[in-house]
Amino acid sequence: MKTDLPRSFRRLEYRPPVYTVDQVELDIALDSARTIVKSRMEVLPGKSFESGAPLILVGQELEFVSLRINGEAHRHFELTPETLTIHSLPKEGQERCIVEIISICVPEKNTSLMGLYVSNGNFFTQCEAEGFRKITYFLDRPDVMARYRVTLRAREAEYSMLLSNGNLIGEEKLPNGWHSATWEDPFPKPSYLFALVAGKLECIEETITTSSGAKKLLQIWVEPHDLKKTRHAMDSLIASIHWDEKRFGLELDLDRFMIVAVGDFNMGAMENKGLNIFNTKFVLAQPETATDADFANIESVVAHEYFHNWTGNRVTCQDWFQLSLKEGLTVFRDQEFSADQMGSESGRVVKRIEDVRLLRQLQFPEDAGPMAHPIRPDEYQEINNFYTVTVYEKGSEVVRMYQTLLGREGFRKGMDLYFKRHDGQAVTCDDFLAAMADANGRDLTQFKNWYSQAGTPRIKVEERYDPASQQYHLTLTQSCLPTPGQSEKKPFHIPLKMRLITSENDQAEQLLELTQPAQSWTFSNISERPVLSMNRNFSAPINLDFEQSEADLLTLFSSDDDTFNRWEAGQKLAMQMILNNRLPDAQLINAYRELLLDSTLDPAFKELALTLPAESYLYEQCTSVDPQQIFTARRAFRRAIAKQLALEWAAMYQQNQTPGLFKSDAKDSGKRALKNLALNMLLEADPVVWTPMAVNQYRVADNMTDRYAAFAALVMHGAKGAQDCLNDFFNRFANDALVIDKWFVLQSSRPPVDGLESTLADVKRLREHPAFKLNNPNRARSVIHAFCTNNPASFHQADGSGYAFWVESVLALDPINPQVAARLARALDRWRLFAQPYQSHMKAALENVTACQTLSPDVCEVVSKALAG
Ligand code: B3K
Ligand code: ZN
Repeated sequence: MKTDLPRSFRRLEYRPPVYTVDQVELDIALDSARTIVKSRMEVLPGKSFESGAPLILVGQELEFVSLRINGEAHRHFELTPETLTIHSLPKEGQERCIVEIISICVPEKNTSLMGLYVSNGNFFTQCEAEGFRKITYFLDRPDVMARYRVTLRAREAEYSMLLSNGNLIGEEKLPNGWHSATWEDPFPKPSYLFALVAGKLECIEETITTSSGAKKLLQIWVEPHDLKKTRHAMDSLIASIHWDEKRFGLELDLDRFMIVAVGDFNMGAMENKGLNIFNTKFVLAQPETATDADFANIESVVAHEYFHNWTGNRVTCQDWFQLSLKEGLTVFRDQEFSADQMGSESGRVVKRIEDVRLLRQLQFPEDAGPMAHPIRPDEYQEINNFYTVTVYEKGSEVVRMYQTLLGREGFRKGMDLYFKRHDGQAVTCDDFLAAMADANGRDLTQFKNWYSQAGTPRIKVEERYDPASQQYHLTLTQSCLPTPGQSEKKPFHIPLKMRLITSENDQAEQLLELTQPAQSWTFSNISERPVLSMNRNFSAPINLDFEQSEADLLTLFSSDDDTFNRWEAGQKLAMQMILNNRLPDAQLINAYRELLLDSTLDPAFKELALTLPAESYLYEQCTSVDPQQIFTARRAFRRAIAKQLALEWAAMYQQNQTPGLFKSDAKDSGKRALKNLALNMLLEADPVVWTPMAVNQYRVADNMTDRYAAFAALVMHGAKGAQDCLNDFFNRFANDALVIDKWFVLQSSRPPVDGLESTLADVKRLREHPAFKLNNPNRARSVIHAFCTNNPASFHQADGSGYAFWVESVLALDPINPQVAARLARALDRWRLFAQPYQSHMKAALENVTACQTLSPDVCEVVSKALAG
């Protein structure tokens, strides 16, 4: 690592801009080797203006050509690799002036995929958080909101479509086979929402009428051969538009809304105003190539980006510390949308379980590790490292808690006031909280601790039933472990839904508000010892420290009326037994059996209830993790469920077939989920007997969910026929990059199988495969991240070989794409939690990465915090 101290940015050092920009005109002549960008900005004093202050613009990897002010060449400036400082503005900068800059960038050399880059011969941009500075010199910060008019020029034969934000206001044929298009976005926006796309693309389009009667044009742009895979994304977009009108009264504000798919993209998608750019993975789907999970992900990402149009774009962030203002809120909105799309109350619970499972598997470890940060961080070195599960998923849980505390109507009032006050502004998380508080006449001062403190609160539950007085006493004590930079924690304001379960069924659900370090409640007229159902529907993102007996957990698992807590009780029972190296006892097996055979329950719920807690979640319950031991105990537990319920699994397999036309809806995908879990369990119980059925399912499947599930079951169990399927699958889908990604993921995620070579050996071969491309993020993640983050038992080898592979991979990726490398670098965050020899090997691996002299700030921040924290 470079020895000079990494620069860091602090939330409390925020200053409003000295200058701001009102109107921007960009003229961009696109050429992959040399793109010429002419920018004309109207610059005026900002909120921190001081007379005579220089105008400091940022720019990266740009070749500066010229500067003019008010039409005259201007010589008073200084250039550094990251800034253009302009001195001696006319009238000391007090009056509006026109700043014109010409600069050049090189899209074909841009492998970071930030700024302007080339993917499969077409041009795309990604500007959030700080990519606009790689296109032109600018005040590239979210609190500078300007109106944009953009003219794109390019050779027509190669780049027939020229797209940017807003409305198309002109097109022209130019000499030498060039053409141009001019776009105007009527809404002021921060530079991170700027976008352009140019290339040979085609679209499907629809015209819809919004609630006010306005007509809107919707388009989805893809490479021509992918047009047939765009219907689901379009349906998801239309559903999102209607949902936002109905649930929040928010209408689409532009005449035209476009989504464009690109194969090289660092994350899921980007909410650029009127021109969302998406990873192909979150647009393209048809039953033969996309799984039910893909369909559901597309629906939720399309919705998420669309919802940003209000929560993010119309009201944006003052600075990047406020990221959760838009991300937490928008994740909450997309989660609610997807829950409503499930079409039933039980479907909503399925969605809630999936969301909570993700939070626990990914965010809880983050909150307990060296990168722990509040949903509104106070310090960062590289903002790209803070697009985290904490900012997004925990941020969403915090927004959900407002709704739990204020009720749906109260929450809606808060949202209405938020837009009334802040439409067109760049604001803070405090402004959001104030709108919620003021609209409801509530004091939410203590709730602010959720924004300022990292760590998952732990709530100790103590209960006592007194049969003589028929009273039930409950004491809750909250605590939160120290996190980096925060040794002391103040108490949180925690909404806890609970219910006392009695045989008379006479106690209603209640909302307890825990605000003190410890608080007690007494419940009267309780005629028998109740079973406590706590934190129902996961009303707060906390850990419960509650020694509930196995008998009580079994009661909840079989009959809690809060379906989420049924799942929760089952998870806790399984978790305790696995961690104690036990196998499921007869009672638990019976409870599983009854649940599987209960015809009133959704198949999707059954699948979740019979899926064991992930290894990463089990790790968090230990003080010294032996990954091989946990893997072995979990597999033995799973095998016992597979064998003892073999008849039921066979029945589930038969009963949950989905003949007829393929539908990706909640009902059919729930059936497929349970059927395919059953298939997997049958192979777990007896691979010899059930392999032919899996091979047959692979062959006859008319959809990717079933084909992939059979394929995965064969590969994961090292079954006979797995290699044939691998070959067949590759040949069948050789031209479909997203499906080939699945082929790679599956092989990299295979846990150790007796008698087979290690997965690491396979992964090293896959890295040499002709179809492997390190500079395509989806492909790199399919092999490398899948192995290092989704395959713990293969990754955590006692000889440290998995970690050595991680070092090589981080160092190979970093010069190409620091963001993708930094994600991978997070794989060793929890090294201190591991037993020896794993811990020492992980530490050495981290040190090997830090020894590199040319690390990006992205990777440098992650590994140095891991070693320090
Ligand atoms: N706002 C973008 C994320 C940008 C990430 C930049 N490193 C996608 C989203 O959250 O909707
Ligand atoms: Zn987002």
